[in-house]
Amino acid sequence: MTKPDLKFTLLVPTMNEIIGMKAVMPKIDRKWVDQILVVDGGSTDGTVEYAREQGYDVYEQKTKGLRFAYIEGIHSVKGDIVITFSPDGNSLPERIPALVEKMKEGWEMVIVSRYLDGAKSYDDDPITGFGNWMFRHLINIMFRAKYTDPFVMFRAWRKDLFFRLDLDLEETYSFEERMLHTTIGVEQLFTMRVAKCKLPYSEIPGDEPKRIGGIRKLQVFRWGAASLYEVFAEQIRWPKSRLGVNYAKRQQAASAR
Ligand SMILES: Nc1nc2c(ncn2[C@@H]2O[C@H](COP(=O)(O)OP(=O)(O)OP(=O)(O)O)[C@@H](O)[C@H]2O)c(=O)[nH]1
Ligand SMILES: [Mg+2]
Repeated sequence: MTKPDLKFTLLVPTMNEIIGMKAVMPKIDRKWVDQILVVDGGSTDGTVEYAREQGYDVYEQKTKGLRFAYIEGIHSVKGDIVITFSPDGNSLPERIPALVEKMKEGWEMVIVSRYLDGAKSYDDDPITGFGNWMFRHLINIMFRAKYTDPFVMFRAWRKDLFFRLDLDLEETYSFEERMLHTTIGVEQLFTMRVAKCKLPYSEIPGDEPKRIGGIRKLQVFRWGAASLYEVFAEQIRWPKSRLGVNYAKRQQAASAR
């Protein structure tokens, strides 16, 4: 099952993270991955200029919101595997090589868990700590899964999985976003749909240090409410028989053109 020839893209979403970027990005050895892609959501603090100076690939988002960093940025990904990495200090760069090695075993998704084998989040506050604990148990019960960290950004997944799970489609997010007047992330649906489809996933441990500089963009209550809705809605919407169906249709259409 090992896949030694996979190519890896580090996808780094940024929104005014110049302080974190300067502290964290130099710790990443260019040899660890095949591409570093910074996807920027409209920074005005020099993040984009810094990323260009370092020679990273840069994509500037057209639509606001974290999920569009993925939905738009994925078209600039050259690798077979995407590693999503927060440059605000929360993701430990030294875990990247272990994550790459683990993905080469052939998993669809590997999460760098803040709660596995003694790993710890130093960024959780009482509310996010409780939310992560509660959703871990709820998701595991509702999707018969064994996650320790369903929400963390720092993880690796096969690029095609994003499309096979329909995570690029507006209809996937539109109801809860309209109800809650927000734009949500992709992590929670990613985690739930992988478990629902019984795809092979794994986790490795990795601490989450405190955020360095910048401003937190997490909307605890709105995103928490969206996640709670999704845990139940996903029991009936998007049956697992839809895995890859849209993707295959689009592939066929593209090759017919
Ligand atoms: N491209 C893009 N990046 C974003 C957007 N919102 C947040 N980010 C970046 O995504 C990364 C993670 O976001 P955070 O604000 O740290 O969210 P969080 O990690 O859940 O919250 P903290 O606990 O405060 O770190 C950071 O590098 C942000 O700058 C967005 O709309 N577009
Ligand atoms: Mg963060």
